[in-house]
Order: sequence, then C-alpha cells, then structure tokens
Amino acid sequence: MNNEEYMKKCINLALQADGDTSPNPLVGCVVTDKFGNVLSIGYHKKCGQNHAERDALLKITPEIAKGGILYVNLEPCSHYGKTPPCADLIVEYGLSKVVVGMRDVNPIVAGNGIEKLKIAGIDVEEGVLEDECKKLNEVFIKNMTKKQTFVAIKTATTLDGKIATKNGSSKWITAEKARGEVQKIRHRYDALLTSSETVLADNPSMIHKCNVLIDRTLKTLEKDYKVYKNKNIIVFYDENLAQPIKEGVRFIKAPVVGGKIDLKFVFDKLYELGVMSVLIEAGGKLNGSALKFADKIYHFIAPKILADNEGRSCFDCRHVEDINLSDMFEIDSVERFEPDLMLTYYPISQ
Ligand code: AOF
Ligand code: ZN
Repeated sequence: MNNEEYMKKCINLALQADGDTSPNPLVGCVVTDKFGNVLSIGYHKKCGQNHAERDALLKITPEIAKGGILYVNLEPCSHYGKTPPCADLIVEYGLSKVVVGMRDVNPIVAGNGIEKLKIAGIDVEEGVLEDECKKLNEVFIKNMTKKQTFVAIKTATTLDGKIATKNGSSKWITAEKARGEVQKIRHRYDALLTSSETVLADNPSMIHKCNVLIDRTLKTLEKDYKVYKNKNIIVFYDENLAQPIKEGVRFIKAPVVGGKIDLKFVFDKLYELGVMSVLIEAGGKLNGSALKFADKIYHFIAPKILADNEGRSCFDCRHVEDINLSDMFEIDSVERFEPDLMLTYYPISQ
C-alpha cells in the first residue's frame, strides 16, 4: 500500500463517526511498522473522547510502535484540550515518520503539532490526499476559519426542477433509495431547518438532534403539528410579536427584513448556540433566500417531468432578466440512487 491508500483508510475510519463528533473534526489514524504492516488503527468517536492518534496508539505499546509510521488525515494536536497533546504521545511512542493529510485549521494547533514532531526528529510528510481530507472536514474548516455554521440545502425535484404541483402535491418525487440516502445525510448535520410553509403543507416529523423552524407569524402554533413532538426545537419568529410559551420549545426573536426573517441573524444565532451545521429542507422560497448562505447543495433528481409552469420550483426568490445573472456552482459529484440521481454542488465564490 502507498501513502494515498493508507490516507484513504484514515478517511474511511474517520467516516465511521460521521455525524457524531461535532464540534470536533472527523479523524482516522493508521499505524504501520517500517515495512507497511498495519499495527493498529483508530478514529475519533465523539467530542471529549480520545483523538484518533491516541485511540490507535493506546491499542499497542511503544515497543511495538517504535520506528513505525503514523498516518492521520488531520495534523496531530499540540494542545492540552479535553485530552493531552497527540504530538507528545507520538514522540513517546518513538515513531519515525508521520504522514498528515492536512494542517489543522484550529488556531491553537495550526502547524504547532507538526513543529513539535519535527523538533523531536520525526520525519513529517504533509498534504497526502489533501483535497479529500479538506472535504471530509468541510464543516470543521468553515467553523474554525469563519466562526460560522455550515449551511447545506437538500432538495428533490423532477427533471424540470419542480418540487411540487401548484397545489402542493409532492409525495413522493424520489423513490426509496434516494430517501434512504437522505436519512444518512441528515445524520451528518447538527440541525435540520425548515419553514412554517413546509410544516403547514407536509407536517413533517423532523425527528433529529435539533430542529429549527422559521415561522415569522407563528402560524404553526395554531394546530398540533408533529414537529412539536421533538425534544429539541428552536423557532425563529418576528421580534415584534409577543413571546409565546410552549413547553420544550425555544422561541427566538429575529429581525424581519423585506417581510422575511433575517437568515443571517438565524445562522449567526445557531452558531452561537453551538449548532455547527444545518441542513435546510424546505420549499422554494426559503431555499431561494438561503442560497446565498449555502455552502453545499444536495439535489436529488427524479426521472419525471411535470411540465407545468405553475408547478413549484426548488429555488424561487426573485425575478431575473439576464441568464448571466444566474448564481454559479461547481458540481462535485453525481451519484445514482436508482431510479433517481443525486447531484452534490458547491457555490463558486464570486
Ligand atoms: C478531535 N479528534 O482525532 C483530533 C483532533 O476538544 P479537544 O481537546 O478534543 O480538542 C479538539 C481539537 O483537537 C480539534 O479542534 C482539533 O484542532 C484537534 N484535533 N480533534 O476531536 C481528533 N486529531
Ligand atoms: Zn489530538
């Protein structure tokens, strides 16, 4: 196996905890002897628990590890956090080489871990599968570098970009396999976010770690919608209304701009509350307004055509006269969930 293959193994190990480590990164680690025989593997399972390097090293002794190579997708840490520095443990274990996927963007580490290893005489190779490693930790990178929550949108449309008919008929556009994938995607995000329109139209259960609702006029309080059966629910509403009371629900006053709740305020507030990533599942209006904040879009496409101009579109918030004024994206992947497709795309910063 070569460096890239060991790094791929680290990424796959890290992914075993996908959705469970927030606010921490996804990290996997492989330790080999100098001939490339795997001695131990590990990964970071949950915030507060051992880092990947410690998880792997504590399964073997320094005698076994001595002279070996450690592969890890993120630079080993140099700080005393919830656990002591991994760089120190690597030095103690007498490894001869460390292969790193990407430098840590956490300012308290940022190169210090690599420096510690080099000072101890360990050979460090950086940047192996760096792009994949950065993609793996796109949420962590946004959180650390921008101090903002990572915003993703999931939508499911017909081939002609419709999410429902004019009267709101939308069940179901995609088939079972695509809907199974949606469950997996949801698990990766700290919170799900939707609008009062979607609650009123579809009454989704939204069973998740944290559920966020944008309901400017508090229309969803008029009936017993399923979303309110959840434990952790946050509702953003017009700051000019009186504070409602409903057991187990957190109501947050938000400014209204142009008749809509200010999404910048919502995302900033969510970050403040420790929500590191949010997946928006809503209609065209909220999706459209959220587009300028979106870091990533998951777009399922069913092989169907509605062919009705009045059908509802997946992004719908403005009138544009010139095609050159379209927002631009880069398609990252195309996957099949038969009979449907899933495109994953990222905005191109302009
Ligand atoms: C992880 N897991 O495997 C590695 C991390 O809160 P602490 O003390 O666990 O420290 C978290 C920081 O440690 C994190 O922001 C990142 O900079 C660094 N590396 N973190 O959770 C790991 N290697
Ligand atoms: Zn560490």
